[in-house]
Amino acid sequence: MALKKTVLTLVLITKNNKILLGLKKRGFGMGKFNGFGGKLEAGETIEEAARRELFEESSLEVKSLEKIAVIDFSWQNKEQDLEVHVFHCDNFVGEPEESEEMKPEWFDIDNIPYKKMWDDDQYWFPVFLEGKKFKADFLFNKSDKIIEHKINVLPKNN
Ligand code: 95L
Repeated sequence: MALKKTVLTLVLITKNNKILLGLKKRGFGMGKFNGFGGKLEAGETIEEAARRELFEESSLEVKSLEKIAVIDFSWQNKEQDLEVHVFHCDNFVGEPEESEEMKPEWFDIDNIPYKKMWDDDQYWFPVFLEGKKFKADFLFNKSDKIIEHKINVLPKNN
């Protein structure tokens, strides 16, 4: 049987050398600091879903989102495959507020809490923080540890 592919959004908010992450309070990835995002609803574009999920989880509204990456995640033991569309934003409006899903917290760019984040973040956050765009793939085992990964940085004029 073919893999089931789920499209997800992920928004990374930065301001003044800080990055906003949310402590996930329930569901998949509970206890980890994540970006803001989730699944698409019927009729939504990927960018519309990214804005909606960001607002629902943090109360922030954005002027514009910059596409920075598409990351495919798969698991050795699962029929599940995630295609995560990652956006960056540094032009938001409002103050982050805690939601039922997320407790937002600012971190210094040079003090990112990788030990409390998904394992893949330590590989691709540095690429993102250098301002590069990329396409990446990660394969996890059933304990969510990385078995294989590749990151392809895209040419600048893309
Ligand atoms: N900031 N990074 C995330 O929010 C993140 C990173 N990696 C993931 C890998 C699998 C997954 F299902 C979710 C994430 C994720 N939210």
